[in-house]
Amino acid sequence: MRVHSADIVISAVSKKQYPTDPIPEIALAGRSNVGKSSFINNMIQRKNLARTSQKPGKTQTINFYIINDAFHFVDVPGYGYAKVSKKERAKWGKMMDEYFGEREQLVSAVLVVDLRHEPTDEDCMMYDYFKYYDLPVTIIATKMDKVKKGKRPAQEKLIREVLEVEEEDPLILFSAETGEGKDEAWKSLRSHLKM
Ligand SMILES: Nc1nc2c(ncn2[C@@H]2O[C@H](COP(=O)(O)OP(=O)(O)OP(=O)(O)O)[C@@H](O)[C@H]2O)c(=O)[nH]1
Ligand SMILES: [Mg+2]
Repeated sequence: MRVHSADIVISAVSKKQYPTDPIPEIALAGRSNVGKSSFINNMIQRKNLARTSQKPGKTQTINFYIINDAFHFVDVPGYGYAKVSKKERAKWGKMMDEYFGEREQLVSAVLVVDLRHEPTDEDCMMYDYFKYYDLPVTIIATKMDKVKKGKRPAQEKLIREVLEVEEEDPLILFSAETGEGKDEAWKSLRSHLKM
């Protein structure tokens, strides 16, 4: 996929701010600090368009990026960050429902997990939530550069089993450091974007 243009459209805090263009959208979800923003940056070959950080909980808004004037990547706030109050958690839930429950342009989701770790209960809930909305999901097991080659198949199997990944949903090993998995990821996303 040749990306010739990529820009932030808006960091939205409420649905009134969502872009109204009738173009397809792919949303990224995953644990806080797992590498969602890094995934976007690597896919579109921009160093820091989607802001990344060592500190978890950086992305607190729903960020819409327009790619090639053709589709949106939507970076949603991560979950599972321990230092979050009940009130903030409730706010997060409301934001998710407003977006995933009602967004007509949404064609597919990307669930980003860490290849090094067993998926958490929240990862499983997120996957089930997408399936409840009948969304095709591409699972990205990122940070593969941190897992030795010989250990990757077992980790991949573990993730598949714990999430109970459905047959039609691909699980792709990925690294934002090396770019491995990028072509495969684009192939999956393009099939949903019908591009
Ligand atoms: N080694 C390695 N580090 C990565 C990879 N992807 C992300 N990271 C690092 O992980 C940290 C978090 O990455 P982000 O992309 O900001 O994570 P995020 O999921 O967007 O985090 P929030 O916005 O806080 O939810 C950063 O220090 C990244 O450099 C990867 O594939 N390999
Ligand atoms: Mg982020």
